[in-house]
Amino acid sequence: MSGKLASEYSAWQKLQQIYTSEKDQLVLKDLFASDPARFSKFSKEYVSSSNPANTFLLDYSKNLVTEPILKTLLDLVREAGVEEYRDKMFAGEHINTSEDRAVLHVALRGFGKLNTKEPGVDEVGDVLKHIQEFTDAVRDGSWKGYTGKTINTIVNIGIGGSDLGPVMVTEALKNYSKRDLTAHFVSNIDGTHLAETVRACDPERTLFIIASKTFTTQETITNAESAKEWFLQTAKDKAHVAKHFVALSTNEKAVTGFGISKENMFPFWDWVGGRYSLWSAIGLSIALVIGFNNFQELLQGANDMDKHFRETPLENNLPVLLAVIGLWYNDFYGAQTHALLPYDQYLHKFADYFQQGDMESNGKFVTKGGERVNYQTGPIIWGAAGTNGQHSFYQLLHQGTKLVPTDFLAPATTHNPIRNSLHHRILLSNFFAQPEALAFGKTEEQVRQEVGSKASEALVKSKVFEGNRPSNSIIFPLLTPATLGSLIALYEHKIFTQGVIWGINSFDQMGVELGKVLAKNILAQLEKPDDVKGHDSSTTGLIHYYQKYRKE
Ligand code: G6Q
Repeated sequence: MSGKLASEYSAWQKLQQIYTSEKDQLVLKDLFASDPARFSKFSKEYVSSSNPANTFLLDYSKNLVTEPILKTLLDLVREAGVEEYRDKMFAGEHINTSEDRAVLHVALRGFGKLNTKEPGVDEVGDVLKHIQEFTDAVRDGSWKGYTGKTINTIVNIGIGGSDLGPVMVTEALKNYSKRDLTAHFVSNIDGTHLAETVRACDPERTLFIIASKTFTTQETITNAESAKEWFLQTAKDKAHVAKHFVALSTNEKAVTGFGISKENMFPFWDWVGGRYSLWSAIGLSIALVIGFNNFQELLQGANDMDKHFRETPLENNLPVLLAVIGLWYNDFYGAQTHALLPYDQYLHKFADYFQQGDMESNGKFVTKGGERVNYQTGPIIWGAAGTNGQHSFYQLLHQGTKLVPTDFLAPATTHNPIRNSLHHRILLSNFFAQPEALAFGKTEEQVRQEVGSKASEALVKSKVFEGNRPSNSIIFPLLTPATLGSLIALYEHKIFTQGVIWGINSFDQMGVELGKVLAKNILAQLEKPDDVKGHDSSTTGLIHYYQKYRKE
């Protein structure tokens, strides 16, 4: 990151020229026809350094790129100083400049090997040990509730970064879960979320995990207080809270003020960003669900991807390749969105997770130097598990007027090989077919052959698929904790790389902070119509309508 706007880099300007002069020739059908080696040139196998079973193939051949374009994109990476910036992150420099913080989620999975003096990094191992002891005790039944019964339900109360990671990972690794330990996640301030959750819980056997970095987030603290109230309706004595409430936080004072003792607090540090915190104590619910060894494998998988990101030349560096390909569409083709499409039911929260991971990190219009950018930054991230999406929004992907670059992900082997893996073969045939159809489409000629000479012109036109819609495909042997760790870190570093090129701070979230303040002001005015002051007529009118019709 050089303090320049990305558009000032010479590689950026060269890419603009290439786009203008070559875009009409960038036709996947022709690119494949003219180069039989295209797949081998534009695909790479990742093999994790510590575990050869943790491997995946990234096929990026179905993208609107050539070798010279990729080379220029990598020149842009060099010119923007991504490698230097990456090294600064791993060294613990305060690259989150607006908050004057280091960005060291990588230290949480670094197993003490990271060379940085940032306070707290040397405590990571102790917290992991505490997580291990606690999760073992809950899982083996030695941790007892206030009536001497074992815990059979955990409820994580947190929001945003203190919710989405644990939700996504516990769903993704459900196959590794302790089936007699039920996990719930309450995030929304809407009382319905908590009320519907505790309906299924037995206070004598439920453990609440209050997950909040700041321990001041209105939603989480309100939900936590209400959960405590619900618990005490049965347990009566406040002393019993110690057996049923633990906290994951950086704010010891607020945690003890809530009534959770220091021994039941799992700390982390200000250099762990909320959306990068599943690797920290925030991952306690993950460790409880899948067991500590599997949690460590998840961390190891991420650590191996960190090593790949740090040590692999740019040409073979997978997060960097994903980043520049995404940037090519975002900034030169004008693509507004990017879809994540896992063909794996276990990954059904993957897109939701990276919606925050990417959009909160790179949804910014001002550079770190305070200049307004004159190009697009982070894309809108969305998606759903295949094949469900095929029966809803894929229509637009295939025949809409918008370019939507996509990533397809799938495991070669399923954890649920029912009917001799028939389901999985059908699933995977869709995983192979969709990127192919997006890339190569269906010509008018093919349609005419299909529908015959009697078909109307309108029908023929409606069945044409232009193709040339780009995608990446990622295929891995099996969804394991290690593979999931590597895949998450792959996307984290993709986001990092793009943020550095765009010159923005990927690690603050001023837009989120704003929401936290605004609602508090209005809450104080909800009592009576006369209190509603200082708003536009629309907001005032809406609040007045609510005051007229509410029944409390
Ligand atoms: C993430 C964001 C945000 C945060 C939540 C919860 O990067 O900062 O999503 O995680 O607002 O914050 P607390 O953990 O402090 O409750």
